[in-house]
Amino acid sequence: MTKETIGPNLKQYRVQACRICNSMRLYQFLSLGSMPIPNGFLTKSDLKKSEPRYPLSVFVCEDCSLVQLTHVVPAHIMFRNYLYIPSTSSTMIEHFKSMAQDIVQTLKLKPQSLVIDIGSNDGTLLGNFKDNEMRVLGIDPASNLAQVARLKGVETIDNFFTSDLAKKILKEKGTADVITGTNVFAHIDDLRDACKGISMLLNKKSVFIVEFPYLPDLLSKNEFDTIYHEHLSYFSLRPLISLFNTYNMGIFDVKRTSIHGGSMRIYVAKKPSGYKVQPIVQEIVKEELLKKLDKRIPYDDFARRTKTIKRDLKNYLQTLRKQGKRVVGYGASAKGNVLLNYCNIGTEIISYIVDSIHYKQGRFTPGTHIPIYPETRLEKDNPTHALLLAWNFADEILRKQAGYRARGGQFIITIPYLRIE
Ligand code: JHZ
Repeated sequence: MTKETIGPNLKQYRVQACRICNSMRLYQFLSLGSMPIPNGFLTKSDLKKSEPRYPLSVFVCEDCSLVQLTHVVPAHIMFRNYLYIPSTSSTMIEHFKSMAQDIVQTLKLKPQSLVIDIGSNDGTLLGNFKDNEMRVLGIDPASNLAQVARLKGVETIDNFFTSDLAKKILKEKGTADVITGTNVFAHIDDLRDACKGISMLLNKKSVFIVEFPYLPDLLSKNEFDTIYHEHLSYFSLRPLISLFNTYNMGIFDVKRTSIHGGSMRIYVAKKPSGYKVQPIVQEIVKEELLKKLDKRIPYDDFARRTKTIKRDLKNYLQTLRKQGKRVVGYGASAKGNVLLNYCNIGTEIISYIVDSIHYKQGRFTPGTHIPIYPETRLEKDNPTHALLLAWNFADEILRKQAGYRARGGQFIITIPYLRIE
């Protein structure tokens, strides 16, 4: 990878070779333009300062099929102070609870088993293991969230996960029974070093469980707004099999979940392992080849559909504006910021956004500078339309806002296709 400077102290990398197989056969299929980092919410005083923008384009490796961003923004810019927490959503709390229960039962964990979570955020997932009297250790570079996790009694190291850190943990705590990583593997630039570290912390029986948004879902459901600077890689199963293989680890089981627009949970163990490889692993590999993920076609089709959604949404919002309707946003998500910046939608169309995360309230969206308020504002204000920027929580949000809808308020949902509910 080569480094290029974009701002005075801000360095980004332009990727020259695939992060898994090192191939230089990289086919770029979509550019969403240049935009600020998607969780870079601004305070009022930040509005006066200039905002760095970074290119947002994706390519597919024509050798191993890993989809990845063309540019890498340094991780410390994105993750040291992080405003995203999953624990304000009942869907996420339930998801983590059932994930923990599933892990405890299938792996027959006992009190005192050691569970390490990479990208532990505010400790929500680990809290479930702690409730079962297990030893837990969170690792997350966001010092603000590590602090919140510690207050809940979840021991947390506020740093990036690397093989050096793994060495230190191994010395202090020994190997882990389980290592989890939800929505974090895609954030890691040096996947090879991460695999080295994970392998160090696993013993013959322990399991690494990773959950990530699944590429075929992203493609088939037009989830283009989940492409952003934090997500360096977009995984299907095949490239991951070859990555883990290099580090003498293997995927022995796979589960599909509906979270975040369609995710995959994989179970990885060191080889030789006592875990039998489930037939589903090969079935999914076959399915991915049938979907032609190793060819250019599905990526080109996806890029075309992305442009259509942009055009249709802009036209629809312009029509509403001409009719004098009042439109706000719902859920100041990272993906929402991608949509707003890519479609060039600002305060002339969306007067404000409501969001349940109190760290975001009182701030402004990156690039588009739309103010963020608590959800209660919707009730008081009754705008005619709310653009759902957190479509992955459509069920939860529409349920919560039954009153608003009963009063005539309408939700505009863009993914997988433009519709009104
Ligand atoms: P949500 C994050 O992306 C960032 P984002 C990260 N990089 C990642 O990988 C993905 O998650 C998976 C609000 N909300 O979870 C809360 C309400 O206001 O889709 C959030 O700000 N009311 C780690 O940011 C936003 O919507 C509600 O009732 O795209 C949702 O953000 C609910 C349920 C949510 O992730």
